[in-house]
Amino acid sequence: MTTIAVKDAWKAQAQITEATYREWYDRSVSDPDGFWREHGRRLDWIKPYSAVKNTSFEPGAVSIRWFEDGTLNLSANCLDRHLETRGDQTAIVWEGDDPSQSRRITYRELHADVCRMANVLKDLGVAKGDRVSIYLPMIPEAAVAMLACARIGAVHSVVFGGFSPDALGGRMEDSTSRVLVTADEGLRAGRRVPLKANADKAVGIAARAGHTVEKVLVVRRTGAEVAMEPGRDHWWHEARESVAADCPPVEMGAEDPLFILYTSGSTGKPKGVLHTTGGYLVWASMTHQYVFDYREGEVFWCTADVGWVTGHSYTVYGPLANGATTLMFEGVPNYPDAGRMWQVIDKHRVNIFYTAPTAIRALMGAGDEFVTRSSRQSIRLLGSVGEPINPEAWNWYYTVVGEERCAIVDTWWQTETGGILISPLPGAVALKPGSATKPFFGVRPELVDAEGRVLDGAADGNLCIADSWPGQMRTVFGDHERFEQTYFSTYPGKYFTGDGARRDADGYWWITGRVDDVINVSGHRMGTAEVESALVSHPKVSEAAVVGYPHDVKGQGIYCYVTLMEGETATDELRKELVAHVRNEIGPIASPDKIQWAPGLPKTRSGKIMRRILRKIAEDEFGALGDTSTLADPGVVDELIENRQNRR
Ligand code: 6R9
Repeated sequence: MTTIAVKDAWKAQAQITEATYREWYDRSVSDPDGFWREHGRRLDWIKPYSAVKNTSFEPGAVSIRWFEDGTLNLSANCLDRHLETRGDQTAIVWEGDDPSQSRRITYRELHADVCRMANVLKDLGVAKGDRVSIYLPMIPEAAVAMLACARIGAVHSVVFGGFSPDALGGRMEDSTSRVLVTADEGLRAGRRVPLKANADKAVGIAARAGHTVEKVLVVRRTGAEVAMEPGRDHWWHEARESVAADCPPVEMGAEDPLFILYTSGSTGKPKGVLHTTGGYLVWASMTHQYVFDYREGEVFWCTADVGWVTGHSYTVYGPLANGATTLMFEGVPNYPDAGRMWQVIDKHRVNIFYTAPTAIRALMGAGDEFVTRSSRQSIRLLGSVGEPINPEAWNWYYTVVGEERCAIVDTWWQTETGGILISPLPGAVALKPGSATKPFFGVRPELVDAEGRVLDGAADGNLCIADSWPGQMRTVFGDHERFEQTYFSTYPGKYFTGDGARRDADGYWWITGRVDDVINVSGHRMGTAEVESALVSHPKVSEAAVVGYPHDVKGQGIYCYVTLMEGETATDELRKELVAHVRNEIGPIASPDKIQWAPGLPKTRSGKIMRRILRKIAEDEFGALGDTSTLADPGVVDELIENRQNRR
């Protein structure tokens, strides 16, 4: 495997050199209290903390607190503290779906807008601790709404604009959000997304489940005519006219909740991952500064939607806390054509570009000319996140996009971790294509085998983290037991990530993918159980089993085995109907790629579906089916192998 040594140019101005990395890392794990006492000061605290780390991974007593007696306001850290030094610097560059539309918003303007929205939310009855759901496209108002919540101590729950009314309704109910911020419509690749109409349905769905959403604040994006319910619905562009452009930031405890973000696990409905204020912002800002080696005045572009954690930490909070110019892109990588990303980079002189392997693979497939007709000279650093990046895509990104000038930081992390945990620091760590390389300061990755034994040296195993870091999630909203059960019960005393990994002889980390029933489709996490429950909610389906299979562009595709109700006939029409049904229940990102009709599913005698076997059949690896002796009816497997031609 090739290793790319740290180039002189990457080292030249780097904030962290190889020696600093070693020194800081050693100190961060041998004296976490001292290390974080020092680095927590990167934020502006209202009341400085005296306590630093107070955490326990002990079974039955998992508790995570950082800087707990300090107070601060997150929006003040992202806005107010920059006003004097860089009030007129661009905070957000917004690039619209339509290449002729863009906007620049200074820190001063952003501050005023956030204050206005904070005042409007207060007028709508939102108080400290209340949850507010946000269902918006990639427009500056999404960042404004998040920061406005943080300003008044409300807890935001951003729901990706591509999710269905059902998904939004369920999340509003679970988080008991009484206020929702949405838009008339979204715009993606020239197509309109009916956000307000979806929101109306979602409010109805929540109501039928017994939860009332009292107020809906609507941002005008496309100007489409939408239904407005008097008393409940309010236009943002009208409401903002009658409030002050100033709103004092509320003093928050470091451990006061900042946001909830729903994410998929291997079982049950999506979990509300809860992050708090102080530790999260220390982590988001510090990783943004050092992983990307961010330098004053640079333009940073993270392509993630704010509906995902990457958008929270690296489109909004990390960059703004560091006073950067962050680019927010409303559109998609291949509209109007596959050269869009590179065109935007040239247009806005982007210095750091951070995207997902699925986008890289798709653009690689479109041909090099789309890239080479752009200049890209402003680009200094490239990043990757969301799924393992295959060496072929890595090499293309490195040679064609970056012309071998730019380091690539392959950053491994999760919604739960708040920010990057394993990644190269560009001036300090030599690169190996496909490896996330080394842990960030304070992160103690460990490999354990199925029995929970810690593995030393070069090894393959399950990836755990041995001790807490400031950006770690604190609980599952409303269900601390589920938090302990999900992350701390498999290997007691350790945080279990759900990922498999390998550590090579040089101590480099290679993430091999999920070892649980979570699949990663285009960098989006999905529980197979969620897709299964959507399928079986269709009246003609009796049973369904869903697995991931290798997909050239998406990384993993969604493969569904479907058993129909007695008397129903498998037709192509029904196949289409089921695909549409799943899209409707969850959203387009959950569209099944393949459906195979399955007269029966392989089950153990206790009735558990043996997904291991279904995965092998989906991958066409019949030779390696493994032990099938515990199956209740081994004949089912032969039947599925024979019938695999009917997958589509
Ligand atoms: C940030 C984010 C988390 C899961 C994670 C892992 C996969 C993310 C990766 C990666 C290999 C990387 N993942 N980054 N796998 N290399 N650089 O994506 O959060 O949506 O919660 O997904 O994504 O499997 O467990 P989230």
